[in-house]
Amino acid sequence: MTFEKRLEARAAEFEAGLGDALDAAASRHAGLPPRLADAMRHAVMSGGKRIRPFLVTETAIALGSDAAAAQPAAIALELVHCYSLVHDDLPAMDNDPLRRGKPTVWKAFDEWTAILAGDALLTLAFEHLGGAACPDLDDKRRLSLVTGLALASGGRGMVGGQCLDLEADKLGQPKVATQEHVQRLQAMKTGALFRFACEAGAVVAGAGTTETTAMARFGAKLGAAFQLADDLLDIEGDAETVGKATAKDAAAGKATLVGLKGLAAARAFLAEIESDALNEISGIGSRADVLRETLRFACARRK
Ligand code: GRG
Repeated sequence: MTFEKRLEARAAEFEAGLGDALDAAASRHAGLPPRLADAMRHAVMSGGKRIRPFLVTETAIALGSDAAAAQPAAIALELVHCYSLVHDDLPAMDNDPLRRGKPTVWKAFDEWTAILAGDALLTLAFEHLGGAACPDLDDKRRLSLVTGLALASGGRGMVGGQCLDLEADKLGQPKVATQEHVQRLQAMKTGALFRFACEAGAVVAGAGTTETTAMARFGAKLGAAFQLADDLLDIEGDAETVGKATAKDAAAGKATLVGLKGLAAARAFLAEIESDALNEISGIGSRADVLRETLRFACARRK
């Protein structure tokens, strides 16, 4: 099976799991307001590459586990990612009308509904991870996943990175961004969830410290590559293919590695990150080939 077909097939599995999680939430809480349920569904069931849950599952498989055991963490992580997109698109943040080629939640509904839908998706992620039926996931590993997802998503992870990004955008701080600052911001905003994805796969598989650390470092580097490819797409891509507005970073005065280094040097840096990421998992052998292909996909992506 080609990599693209594998990604598509897994995306269909995740979509079924995400649909079930939303259905279960609606039926468990008999009073889940229909408007909130509709907005959550709009946010989640709207396409998307599903690359983060893919990494959870494929890392778990590479280390000897299986897709069923990885499913609760994979679904929880995608719910967090979907919430982050809903909030990121709000007028107070990135003010985006288009996401995954469709109207964003605040455009399709309104701002207050989008804020609440994001909040409800974030909390549903932890409800799901804590409670999803999975005989292969013992309490110790479940607790480690809950803590890891909270750390990756919160103020020292994605939310903190978003704060640094918006500070630059809205307050003009720091006045002159360094490469170090931009890399730290991106490691938090985008890298933390990718790092968690691979670490979570290792936790699900019950891997030892060496392999878990190697996977986490690989995930962080893949996240850095994914973000840099995203910055390149913002300059080189067109909105129709990418599925969201492009050429936004420069217009917003955002500091990106492409802006700091220039296009050619940024492309060379992307190749360097790719090679560093491959080194992190050189000890894992051919079992990790799907992860290597995922890295290639992230670096070469067109949307
Ligand atoms: C609002 C707390 C909070 C955080 C937002 C993820 C994020 C942080 C912002 C998204 C803005 C952005 C363009 C980030 C760069 C890369 C990225 C995360 C792109 C979107 O992820 P994909 O490409 O999206 O995996 P799909 O639609 O495929 O799921």
